[in-house]
Amino acid sequence: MTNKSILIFSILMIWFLGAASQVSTKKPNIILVYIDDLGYGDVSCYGATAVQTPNIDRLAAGGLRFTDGHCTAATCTPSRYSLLTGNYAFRSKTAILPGDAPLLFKPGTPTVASMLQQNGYATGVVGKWHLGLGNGTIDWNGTIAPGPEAIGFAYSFLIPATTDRVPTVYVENGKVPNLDVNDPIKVSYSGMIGNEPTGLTHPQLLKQKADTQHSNTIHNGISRIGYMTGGKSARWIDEEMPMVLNQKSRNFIIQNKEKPFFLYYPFPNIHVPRVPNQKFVGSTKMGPRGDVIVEMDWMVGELMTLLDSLNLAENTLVIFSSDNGPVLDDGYADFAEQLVGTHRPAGNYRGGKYSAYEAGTRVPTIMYWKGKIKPAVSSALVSQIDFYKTVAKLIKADVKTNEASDSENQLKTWLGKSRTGRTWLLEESYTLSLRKNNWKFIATVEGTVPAWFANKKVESGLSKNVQLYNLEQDPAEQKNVADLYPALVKEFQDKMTAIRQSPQKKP
Ligand code: NG6
Ligand code: CA
Repeated sequence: MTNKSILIFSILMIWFLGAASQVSTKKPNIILVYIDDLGYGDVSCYGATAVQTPNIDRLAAGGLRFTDGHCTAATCTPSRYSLLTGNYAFRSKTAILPGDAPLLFKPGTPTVASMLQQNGYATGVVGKWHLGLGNGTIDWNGTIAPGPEAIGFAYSFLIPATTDRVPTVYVENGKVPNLDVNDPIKVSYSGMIGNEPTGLTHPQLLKQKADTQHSNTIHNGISRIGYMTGGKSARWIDEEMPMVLNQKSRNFIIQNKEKPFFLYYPFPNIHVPRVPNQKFVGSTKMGPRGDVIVEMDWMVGELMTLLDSLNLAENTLVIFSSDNGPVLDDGYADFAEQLVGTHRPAGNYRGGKYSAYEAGTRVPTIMYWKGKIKPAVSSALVSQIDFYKTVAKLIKADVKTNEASDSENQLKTWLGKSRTGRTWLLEESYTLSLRKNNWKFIATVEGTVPAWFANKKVESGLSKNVQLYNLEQDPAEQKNVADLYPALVKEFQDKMTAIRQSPQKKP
């Protein structure tokens, strides 16, 4: 080549690379790191000292940390349903699902994933699903559908329900990987099948003892909820799960790094059974519950290292949060209560998982976007119900009037450009609670609560009387002041009625 042609070639290359990088910065990638049962006080950037979470702390230090961020419900399935659809779970009476439940959504239901997919995103989910699969009777040995693909996830690698429920196998794009056709999987939630050992018949095989509900089929020394036979070659090893999920999420990101992508990354940590990889055993003095927090933090670190190494961090919004508040005893004898010491999983707040009190839904909430979100702490009232419309606004997608009717666009607040959050924020549990500024209202209980509540130390927050708390003076919800503020109670009751009756009109 002559000098002149080299010059022209170089100029063209510079122009081409510049144009290519402009295209790639147009639509940001979105990664939602969604932890299971992580409490407000469980990570060091929210005050924990008995466990250190340096990777999450780095997200908080370099991003926007919310002090009043909420998941929509105090249990998993309702929370995830609302997160993905932008509709409150109570409207469809969504509750915690068994491991063989059908897909919660009608195929084609608009979700954050389908909205992003329609807008050119590569979409994937890697981790705990717990939103049902199939039409009612699942053949775990064939193609399992409908599933995530029916609501907009092009790729899926799933723990079908929870790690304490059978089947204890992964499902990748509708198939159980590594399945031996001569050893088919059978699952039952209605009674014992086959003759595999159970927690009740073979307690000597257990790594952790469990309550009656968790004492069905034993796999990997852990008894689960539900019965299962077969699928031996396909069964997961709990201790290896972090590495497996790390690899699957990594593959998804690498394969889609040129496109805008959405990765929904729901971790199995720190839900029961808590069985950390050997690498993390003993990393806290709190036993398995502390150690799986450290393991979870390591997984976050692996993800962030990958994004940096691929130069994706500046074009990726990473959201870190949890699906419900903390719980110590959730069915397994992992000594979480005995070893908790001075650690406060719920921080200064009352209750936890299952609870109508604040800690049911007030969870760590961090937005991290290198170079785009300024490091700050925000006390704005924010909820995961707004994920749908906020993300739609971010990517300038149209949202039809029938989509995500409970969701609000909170983009300015989520990116730290405004400190004004929601005016009203609904918290779902076995009742409904409502926040406005620093006031918290808890409605009286309707319907039934699970029978096992009676034997557990769950601070449900349920009462036959209405409750009103002034969180500014009483963050731990100790003093019900409903009698002192009848007008305010009426305002909350009226608003609650309006929310129950119809989705709110949005600005
Ligand atoms: C409950 C289980 C609990 C946990 C929870 C789901 C009993 C007594 N308790 O029914 O251990 O699995 O369901 O947790 O069975 S969640 O985070 O997925 O909502
Ligand atoms: Ca959960």
